[in-house]
Amino acid sequence: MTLAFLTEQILAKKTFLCVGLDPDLDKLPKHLLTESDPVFAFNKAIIDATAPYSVAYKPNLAFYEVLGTKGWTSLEKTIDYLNTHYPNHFTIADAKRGDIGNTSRMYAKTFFELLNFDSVTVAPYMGKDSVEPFLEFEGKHTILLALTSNEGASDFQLNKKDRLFEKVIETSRKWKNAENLMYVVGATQTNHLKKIRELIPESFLLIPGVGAQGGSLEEVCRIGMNKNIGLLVNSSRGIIYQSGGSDFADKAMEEAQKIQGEMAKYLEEYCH
Ligand code: NUP
Repeated sequence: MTLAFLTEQILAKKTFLCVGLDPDLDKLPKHLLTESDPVFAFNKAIIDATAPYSVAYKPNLAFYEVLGTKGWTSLEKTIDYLNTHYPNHFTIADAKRGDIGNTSRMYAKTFFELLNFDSVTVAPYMGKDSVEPFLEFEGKHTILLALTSNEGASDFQLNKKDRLFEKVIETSRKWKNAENLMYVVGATQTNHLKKIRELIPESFLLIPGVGAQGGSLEEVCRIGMNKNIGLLVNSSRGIIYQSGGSDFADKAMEEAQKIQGEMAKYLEEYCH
């Protein structure tokens, strides 16, 4: 998917919500556990309920890999379902991969060719040759970890002496196909968002950390929005686990709709 198309979708639907598909068997509604594939049944219901209010879906690989081959099957069914029924939604494999070039190429083929995701999250710390195999795929997007939402982000990324997140951004934006590069910035890191926007005014940012992690959507929008919106804001637990009962999809829909309403307001207020 092109960024122009993604922006069109955002403007048409007045939302830049990304719904995180992080299914945890311990939290799934009990009645789904008798299904042959509870994870897919859950994802399908969440997707159908939230699609009008979102523009992107982000399964995090950890929640599938932990289930072994069954989890992989659920992931394949989920991305196939999205690509078949919701081709206008942007898809993100939250996998945080990256290795020597020869190995990164295999990761890139897995997510872009085999599974046909639009994008994948990549850890940049092995440098240019570990990221370039992802950037070679035309029409696909690489989302580099810049400044993550967790507390431990301060251990390396925010180190006072040589701010690693700034170095990651400054260096990577010069790489080939940088127009297909996005960055992960935590919603809990709005203190640094102004600086990030100075470094990469045009880039799309994937912002996790609203909802369960407590980041402020308003602050993210006020500081982070650019003239092309430039934001995908993810919420996983805050949407998918609104209810553990048979009304889980309805409750997820209500929450997604509520967030969409706020996003519509912030688009009016901050995007010009
Ligand atoms: O910095 C990051 N923070 C973060 O939470 C980078 C991420 N990829 N994530 C992921 O976003 C996290 O692993 C999870 O899949 C999702 C946030 O989930 P939630 O806190 O909205 O439930």
